[in-house]
Amino acid sequence: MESGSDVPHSNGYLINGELGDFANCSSGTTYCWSVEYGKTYLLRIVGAVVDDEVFFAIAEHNLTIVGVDAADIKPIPTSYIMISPGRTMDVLLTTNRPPGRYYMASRQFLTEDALTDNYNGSAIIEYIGDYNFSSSPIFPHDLPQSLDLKAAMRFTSLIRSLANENYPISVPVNVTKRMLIAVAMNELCRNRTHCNVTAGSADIMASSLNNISWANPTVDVLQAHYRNISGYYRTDFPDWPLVMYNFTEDTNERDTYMTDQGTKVKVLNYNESVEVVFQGTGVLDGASVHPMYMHGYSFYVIGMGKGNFNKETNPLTYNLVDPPKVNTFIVPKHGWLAIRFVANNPGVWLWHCHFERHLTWGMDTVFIVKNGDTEETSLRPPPSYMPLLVRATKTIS
Ligand SMILES: [Cu+2]
Repeated sequence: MESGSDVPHSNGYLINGELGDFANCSSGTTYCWSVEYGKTYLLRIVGAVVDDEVFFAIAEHNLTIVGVDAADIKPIPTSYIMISPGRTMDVLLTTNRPPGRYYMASRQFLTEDALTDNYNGSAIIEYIGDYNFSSSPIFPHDLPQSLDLKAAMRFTSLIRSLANENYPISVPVNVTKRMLIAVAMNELCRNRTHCNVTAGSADIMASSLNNISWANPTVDVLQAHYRNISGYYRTDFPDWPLVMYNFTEDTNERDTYMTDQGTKVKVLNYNESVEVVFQGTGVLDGASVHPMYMHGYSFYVIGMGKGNFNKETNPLTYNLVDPPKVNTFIVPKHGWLAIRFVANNPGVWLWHCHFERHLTWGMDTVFIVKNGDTEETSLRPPPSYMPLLVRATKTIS
């Protein structure tokens, strides 16, 4: 992957560590969960698939989503969910169906049909009691197909903060820092002095934020920041795309598909109110959804839509009443996503697309949030015994 190749495709999807009954290499150890009739169970579901989002459903049973990324939401009754890597959901399940055995199943959701792998992960819920289970478990027929973008977006758009008296929200209203981040697939020159490649003759497959493909430094940004060591990162991550273009068009223009590589971070003052609009792109025909994930913060998702973001009209549609508070959210394919947060957690925070292949190819950067005025609002210094770790450099050739 360091040289820009793709990751191996999966041979199956696991539920609690087991492949289930439908994978070729299943060892016949399908996870089975015993339930009592007439109870309501709380399921904590974690999106632990590193390179895909997945749909999930339980046959014949409705699910009620009550929490996302550890924040309460307005309950969502649904027959399926779509969960991104890094996301968590709290889901209520009421066992009120005829006692029997039912499959819970997961299926890859993706927007690039070339990568479809058609494996269903599965586990079984089994009602406790003296029942005669003569037939195979029932499969959840409401589980959407892998390429069902509408089903994914329909579910995603239902997520809203609880936002009531007991669970108020605090979405920033007066924004002090705005950024527009184009999220793109790219090519990167293997040798920076010979960049005369044409589309498709890729030197290295890469991805970027604002045409900067993240390069891991030999000293971590966190350590360099803590110790005030210069030379390992730069602070000029751009607030806007370096090149403006029709983002949502599938394009093979060289200016847009070639990216720079660098360790460029964004520095924020303590307590700044930040709005970031992520703009999906069709560069190199690589349009896809991207689950953007931020470390150190939850953020409010105040808007999303199709097409190129319009800074005059789209903000008029922002939801400042009950926007979901999350740490992961998908940038729609050929669309945009607007988020807000208050930079009140000083430190060095990686944020990135949570698809492993995109992350590794460079779709990430770092926020450094400065200290506040008090000890309570400042980073503690590193312990005196902490060694300086220097990573060996690797040259791609
Ligand atoms: Cu991505």
